[in-house]
Amino acid sequence: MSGLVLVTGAAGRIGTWLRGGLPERGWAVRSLDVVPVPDVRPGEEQVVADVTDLVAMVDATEGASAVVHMAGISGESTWPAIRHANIEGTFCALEAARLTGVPRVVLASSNHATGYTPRPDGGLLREVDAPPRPDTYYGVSKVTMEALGSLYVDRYGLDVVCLRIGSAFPEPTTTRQLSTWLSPDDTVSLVDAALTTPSPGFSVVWGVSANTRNWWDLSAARALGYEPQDDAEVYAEALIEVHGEPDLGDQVHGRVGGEYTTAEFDAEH
Ligand code: 15L
Repeated sequence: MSGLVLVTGAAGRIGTWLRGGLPERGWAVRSLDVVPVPDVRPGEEQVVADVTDLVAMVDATEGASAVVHMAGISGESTWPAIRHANIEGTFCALEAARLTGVPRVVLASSNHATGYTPRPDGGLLREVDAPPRPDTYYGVSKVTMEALGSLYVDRYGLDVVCLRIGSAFPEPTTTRQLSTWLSPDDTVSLVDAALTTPSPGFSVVWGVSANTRNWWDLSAARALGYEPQDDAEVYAEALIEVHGEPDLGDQVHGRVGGEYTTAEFDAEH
């Protein structure tokens, strides 16, 4: 499968990676953001609109073969801000897909949907063993995103793949991210797999690279066709030199949501 993909949040970090990488994998991209995307590429379509504006979203979704919904606040914020941008925005993305007959939506969920989930004693944590356990209002919006996705599959027959993204940054900058990093190239591969896998129905998968220190099970993501290439371990020596060996007894390393589950984070937000 390939065709035209509407990417929301196209001017953001992940949106920018997708605008660069999806065309190389045969996708035409229609980029949507509240601000104009810089350097529109040849063949790229651009829409400046707010994801919470359903009328604009229906217009923008018309003619696409899939929606990749990345727009939203990408960390903790106030409840009104999260509710508006993340929950209303996700509703509009799904509702626009339904109204225009677009069959597939890929949603940027997050590990923070299940942030308080503890690290298993041994072995890898499967998505099915990590039900909603949000660590923040942001996490609640990602739980709601997954719930809305499930509803649109069961009620309206869409295909919806939720990516529980780990730490999508150019490179890992903390020792937690030695386990949770999702590299730019692997981000594109994961989204491409979510777009191309045949008939996924409703699917929730972790989004991390092939990190040596992974403790989130990638079997479900690999079953979609995701083949991660990068490993945060190449940054381990330098990060450990600065921050010390990760203490697995510490909440930062012992819970899915890491820092977001600590008293320090709470005090700051
Ligand atoms: C996320 O969902 C956030 O968007 C990002 O800023 C990081 O906090 C990341 O999770 C993470 O857990 O490292």
